[in-house]
Amino acid sequence: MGADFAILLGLGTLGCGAGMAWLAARTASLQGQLREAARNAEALRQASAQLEQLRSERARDRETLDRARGEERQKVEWLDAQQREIEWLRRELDARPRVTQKRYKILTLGIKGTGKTSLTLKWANPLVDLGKLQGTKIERYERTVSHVSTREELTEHIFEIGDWGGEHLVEAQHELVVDEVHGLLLVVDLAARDGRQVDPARIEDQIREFEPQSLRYFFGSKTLTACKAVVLFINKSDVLSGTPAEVELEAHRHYQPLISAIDRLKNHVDTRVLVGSASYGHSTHHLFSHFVERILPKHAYDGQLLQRIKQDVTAPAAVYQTARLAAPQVGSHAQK
Ligand SMILES: Nc1nc2c(ncn2[C@@H]2O[C@H](COP(=O)(O)OP(=O)(O)O)[C@@H](O)[C@H]2O)c(=O)[nH]1
Ligand SMILES: [Mg+2]
Repeated sequence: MGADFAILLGLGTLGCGAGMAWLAARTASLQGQLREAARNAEALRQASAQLEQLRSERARDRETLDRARGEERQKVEWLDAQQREIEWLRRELDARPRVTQKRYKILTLGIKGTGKTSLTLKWANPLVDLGKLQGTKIERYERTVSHVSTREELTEHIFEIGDWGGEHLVEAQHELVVDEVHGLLLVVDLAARDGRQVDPARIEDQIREFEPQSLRYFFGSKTLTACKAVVLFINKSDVLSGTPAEVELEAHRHYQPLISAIDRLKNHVDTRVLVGSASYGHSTHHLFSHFVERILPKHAYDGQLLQRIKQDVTAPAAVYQTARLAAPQVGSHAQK
């Protein structure tokens, strides 16, 4: 009985030991599985984070792509719009009349210092600053006189003024022979540069310069066919005093021989004598109107020009005495 108990106890102890060993092995195995599961969980977490990053990168890429596509679409639209504009402009240009120019030449002649440049600039560009004039051989100015348009053509009518320096009358003559000249403006004066009173010796010189023999030289047959107007402008009338009629009479008296010589051309060409002052603008507008009237063909008038001429014709006559007192003394600083 004691032996049996001992055996049983032994067996029990043995069984208990085996159970313990199994339990320990099982615990170790479970711990191993747990570590494995933790590693897997970490790997999964990392993979999920990577996936998230990839997703957001992809979303960004898609955004960039969408933006690029939007920009490309816009560029294509701009190009289309530009192409349409080019086509529209081309159609407009095709529909627009051609622009041509018709030029009329006017020559200005006279000895040095008579006021040719001042006078020309007065109507070629009335806003000119007379303080900047300098002695020149020839200066050319132009003034667009009118625009006339038909369906196919826009014609710009231009006066081109060749202003010869006083000592170049021979060259001026040459131009008269070579080119077609539509108008001739002879400028003489009553006083010297900066002169305040009539200078009889200077007047004598100028009468000699344009004596009938040299005038004949100027008006060869070619000149006369093209030339529509000859104007003698007696400048610096501001050195005379009196009513406009008195001033005109006196100026005519000083230049009587030249006026008579010009008068003799009347059968061949339209002539006109004007008395005025480039410095004060006396008769300068009449000069412009006169050239327009004589040179420009009637079909070349436009509304603006008609308006301008109407104003010139109705402009009040100059009152010399008043103007002399009121106007600035431009003559004294003209040759700076
Ligand atoms: N008093 C007066 N002086 C003038 C007049 N016109 C021009 N002058 C002056 O005469 C000088 C010569 O003028 P400019 O136009 O250069 O003469 P050009 O040599 O014939 O071109 C300048 O000092 C002008 O200021 C005028 O109507 N009256
Ligand atoms: Mg000049």
